Amino acid sequence: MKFHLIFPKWPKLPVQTPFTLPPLGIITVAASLPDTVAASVCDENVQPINFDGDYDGIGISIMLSCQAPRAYEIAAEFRKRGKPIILGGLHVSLRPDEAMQHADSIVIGEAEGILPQVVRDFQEGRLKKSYSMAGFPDIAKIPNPRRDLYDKKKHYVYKGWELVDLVQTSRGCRFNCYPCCVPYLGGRVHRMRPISHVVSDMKNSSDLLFIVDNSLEQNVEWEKEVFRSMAGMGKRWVSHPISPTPEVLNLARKAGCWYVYHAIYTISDKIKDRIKMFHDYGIGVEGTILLGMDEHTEDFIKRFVDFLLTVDLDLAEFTVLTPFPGTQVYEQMKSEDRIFDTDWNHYNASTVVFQPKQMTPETLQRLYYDAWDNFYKEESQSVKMSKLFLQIYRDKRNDHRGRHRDKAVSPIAR
Ligand code: B12
Ligand code: SF4
Repeated sequence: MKFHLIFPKWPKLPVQTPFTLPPLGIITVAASLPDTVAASVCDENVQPINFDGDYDGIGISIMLSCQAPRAYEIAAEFRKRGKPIILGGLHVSLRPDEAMQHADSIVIGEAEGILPQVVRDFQEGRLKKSYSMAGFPDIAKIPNPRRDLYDKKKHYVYKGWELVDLVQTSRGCRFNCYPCCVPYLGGRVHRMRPISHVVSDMKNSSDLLFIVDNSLEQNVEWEKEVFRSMAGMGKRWVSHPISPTPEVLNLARKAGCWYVYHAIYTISDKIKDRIKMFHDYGIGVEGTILLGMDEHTEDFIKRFVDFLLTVDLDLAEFTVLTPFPGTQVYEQMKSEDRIFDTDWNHYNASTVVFQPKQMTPETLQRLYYDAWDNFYKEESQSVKMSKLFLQIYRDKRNDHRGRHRDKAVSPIAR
């Protein structure tokens, strides 16, 4: 059986340096398919879809809500050609009834565990309309993703630099942040892969990684164990926040931490100190800044951006508050009747789709673009990104020199 997995194109933030990272969902699904299935993948963000390919079935992954409209168009094209469609991914879990209208079958939640049954039913011609498993698959049985299915050097390169591979060392998140759908999806328990699996997965990927875990910080002992196991692997990596303690930062640095995403909500000296602390350990910081919270006034947003210019961030990513389904924001905005745009195409975190509390939607939209412009006025985004990449090469050169120096003085190494 030939099963083709597609990751639909989505509208990129118009203000962001354009580059595309490789997918993780479809290659993880591909790895979980039984041996009787020959899997292939297509990331439409970097290559065209072959609608007339020789496939028995098509799987489409909808990670972002703003991917959904394109996913449904793709499904319709294949269905015209008589190909059965299976939809999966986060948005499908958030909006199963909607997704079902565009597919022969949908898979709700994590796919491992349930896939063998889906494939069996498919082969026997009795595919159900919907599949979901009770609870979560055994985290120790999550296979290493099939990175052999994409061409990294061809598709995932920025200015000659090969981009990160995505890896996941754990799933779930015990926190419950206001703008996030992860808690709704039921992942309130942090589930950690066995360290040996994490190491094998990382060895199976490039030297540049994005650890996509929701939050490594949620279990400090685990976090330290992961970092210790990575020391000496020669990886450089990016992740969501890590614990800002000297012990963890020291281990993270030795494990090759390159930079971290760090949400910044307010103007405070604590933020300045936090960023300095990361920098002291040689770790960069990309601030993620959400604009349009109820407490935000026009004046505050302007002062906030001015403040961000003083705290020595390596990069900043501004997004507008978006009532994604499954979030507390959605529940609040819906109950207050403040959502005026329900077109998923606009749920890309750069378009205002709700009525802000203290300004008009147009004002928030303008402030959002001004924030990007002002932050990158002195030094463009691509220059800042290039600086981050150069840091890696500088570190590598220093490591290399250090090794040679050690060899020269160490009789054991000679
Ligand atoms: C990595 C990531 C990114 C990467 C994606 C790179 C890439 N090429 O994939 C980048 C950095 C580009 C990104 C960007 C954004 N992201 Co993002 N991202 C994530 C993150 C952290 C991990 C996703 C992932 O790879 N998971 C690991 C894989 C294995 O899991 P999975 O895809 O869910 O797949 C499993 C199942 O869903 C299922 N499955 C998946 N596909 C299929 C297909 C079939 C056929 C089947 C059967 C099953 C199946 O099986 C898989 C294995 O169990 C998630 C948070 C999260 N916890 O998922 C947020 C997340 C998806 N992002 C989110 C958002 C909002 C964004 C942005 C829109 C805004 C922002 N800045 O954060 C931007 C995009 C802006 C733009 N317009 O360009 C939201 C999505 C909300 C929504 N409803 O749209 C999430 C959930 C974060 C959150 N906490 O709310 N993101
Ligand atoms: S935003 Fe991150 S830390 Fe907060 S609940 Fe979502 S995944 Fe967890």
